[in-house]
Amino acid sequence: MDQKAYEVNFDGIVGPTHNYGGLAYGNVASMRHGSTVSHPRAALFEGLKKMKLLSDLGLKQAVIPPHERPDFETLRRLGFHGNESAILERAARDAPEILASCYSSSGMWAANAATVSPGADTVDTRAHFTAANLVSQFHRSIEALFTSHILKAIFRDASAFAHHQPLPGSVHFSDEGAANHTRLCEDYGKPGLEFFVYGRRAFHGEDLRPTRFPARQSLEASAAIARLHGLDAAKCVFGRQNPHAIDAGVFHNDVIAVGNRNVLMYHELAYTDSEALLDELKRKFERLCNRELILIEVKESDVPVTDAVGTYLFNSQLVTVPDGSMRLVAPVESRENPRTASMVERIIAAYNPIEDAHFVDVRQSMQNGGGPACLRLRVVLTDRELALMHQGVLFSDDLYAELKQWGERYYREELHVGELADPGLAEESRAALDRLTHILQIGSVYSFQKTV
Ligand code: SUG
Repeated sequence: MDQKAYEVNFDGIVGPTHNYGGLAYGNVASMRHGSTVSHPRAALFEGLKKMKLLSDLGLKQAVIPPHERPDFETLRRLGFHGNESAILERAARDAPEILASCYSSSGMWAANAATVSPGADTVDTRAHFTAANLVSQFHRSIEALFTSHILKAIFRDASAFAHHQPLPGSVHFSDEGAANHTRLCEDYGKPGLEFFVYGRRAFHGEDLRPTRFPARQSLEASAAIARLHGLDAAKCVFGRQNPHAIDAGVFHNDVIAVGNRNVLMYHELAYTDSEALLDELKRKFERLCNRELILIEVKESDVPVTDAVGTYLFNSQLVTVPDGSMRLVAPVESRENPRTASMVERIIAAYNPIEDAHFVDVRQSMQNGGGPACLRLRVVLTDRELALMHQGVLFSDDLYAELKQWGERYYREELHVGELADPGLAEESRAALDRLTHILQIGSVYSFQKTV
């Protein structure tokens, strides 16, 4: 039975140790900004302001708390020992890249946290969650455990929510979560088509590898998730990223395409075998949803892939507001580039459901290659599921005010990777996260809060 359902955006709260480690090979913004000075408090506020905008647009909004950083457990597993000051000092001296990885605030890009299939699509009508293993980048692979833990703490009720372990930690099953997953539907509460995008096949002959940068998502990972979530073939399409686009900096599909309900906006060069793929998407969508899929193709001659990567136009959030029309929540960078700015105007003027654009400043995140869409995990929930999830993470004006005060108190204005050895930063980070668990009333989710 179809039920009324909402798309709820769960944004990752930017952590107090947000820094530019230059860690993400193939992500040109991260590579370019490595070792520059970051602004953790401004980054937090930018993210919160975006949430406030979506909430003011009448959308349901929630937060996911940051990961515990530094990750002392991983540092110990990698052979750094002694007390915490000694661990930080030795890691800073012998392996600064490991220290930066264990200090990364990359959990803020919640689009990579998990793949979520709503109950309307799954075999047992529960919402299914698979936390992403993120094995293609070391600093992100250490997110999977806490992500699993926090998703279970938020979506606890086993009659409504099913949680799967992250896929096995091998490059064969390299999984980047919802950044490569788009759900198309007529209405959120009705069955939808789940579009999985991968960059490579792990087990079969590799004919189409990018030559410069890594392809992160494997087909085998996407297929395993479809199996785990109990999605039948009529509800799935698997498409392959164009290796040339990956080489130009398109490390995730959400850097070159965005979809919502019956609309898919994508770049002409996003996929291989584009014609057959789009045909399959249209055919399956029409059969499943009884209506036409609206395809908005952006041509290379209008917006070259390099401009798509430079502005993150496609990393906009495409959302349906309460009057039923759609809005594009785009990064300010896409308004500053004349080609993408004019494309946004043309999309709004054309005959399609997108009626307006809102430009948001998330520059602190953008400088690490994360735009508006990277910062959120979309979770479709029915009224019943909404009532069953943990209520303390739901965004409101009160929570907004409280989180701003919290940031004023605990976040540094500036941070440089050279400061990561400072034991004071680790202390501050813990104090901030400890206070946050009280604000969100989520209990002792961090390892430093557990009593032995
Ligand atoms: O995995 N950047 C992230 C950005 C993730 C963007 N997410 C989506 N497209 N959905 C990444 O490349 C940079 C960290 C550093 O260099 O400090 C980083 O991890």
